Amino acid sequence: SKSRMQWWKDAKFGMFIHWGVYSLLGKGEWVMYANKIPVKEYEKLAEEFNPTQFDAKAWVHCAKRAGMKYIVITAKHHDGFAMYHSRTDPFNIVDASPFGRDPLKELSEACREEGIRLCFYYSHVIDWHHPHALHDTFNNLWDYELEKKAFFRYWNHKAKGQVRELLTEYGPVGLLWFDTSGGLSKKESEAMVNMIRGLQPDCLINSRVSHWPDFGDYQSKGDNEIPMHGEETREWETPMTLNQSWGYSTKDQVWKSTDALIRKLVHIISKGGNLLLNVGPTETGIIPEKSTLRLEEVGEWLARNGEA
Ligand code: FUL
Repeated sequence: SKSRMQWWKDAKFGMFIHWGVYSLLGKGEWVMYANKIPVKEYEKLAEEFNPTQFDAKAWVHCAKRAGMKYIVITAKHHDGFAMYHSRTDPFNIVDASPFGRDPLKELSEACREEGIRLCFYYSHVIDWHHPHALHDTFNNLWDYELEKKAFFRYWNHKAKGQVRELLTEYGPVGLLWFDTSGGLSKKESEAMVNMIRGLQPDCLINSRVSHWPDFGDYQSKGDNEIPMHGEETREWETPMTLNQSWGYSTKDQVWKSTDALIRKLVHIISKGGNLLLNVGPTETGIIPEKSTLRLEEVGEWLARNGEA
């Protein structure tokens, strides 16, 4: 409904955060799939994931200084690793890594203190760690056989279980950002939406919860895509990278200039959309300086020229 959407309409500008075990390798969040890393090997990487420099307040301050009003962080990306203490699946940052802290808990507290809405990205269909996850294209077929998959065993237990955890253990969630739903039936999509509505009626849902049309509260445009004037009939949001990667990349140095970022922000807002601008923190828990610098400069410009 309109009123549920109001904070998000007013927010206009949010921070996307892609952060996980993959950050260790510095080759983006698709590295497990690209390099066909076996689950057993990926689990060993998780045992090395120890982002001791992580400071939730610093990240929230960085978003705030940039003029961002909400944060969407990868609670679980396609690699299946939960960045919070999941009781549903032990492959998570508290049980499978030495870190011993729950970054989403810490972020939820820092966000509450600073008046920023915390939101979660959740890869509900692609999961390369779970033997029964099934997508129409991107499956882990180097560890598992397609014929032996029973999707409902993944879906009912891990996907629904973890979404339930995210909506019951971290306070009010601004929105759930789903992704790559290829192969999900309309019924399953509806069941997910209904479960969310039942748990947190005010939590917004992006359209990528389903590949069927008109799902969710607003349209997630394609990655880095800005619609033509009048092309988009629903409320919309552009997810955008600062360089050309989502997860931390050591090679990618193709950065958008501050000037280009300000123009894109103004362009998007003038067309009535939201900008969800991404950072890819390192394995130590730091947002790279090339990113924080740009965000600071965007924030300075907004403070001088923005509405509030
Ligand atoms: C895509 C994903 O496959 C990418 O890894 C990234 O999360 C981007 C925002 O959405 O569909």
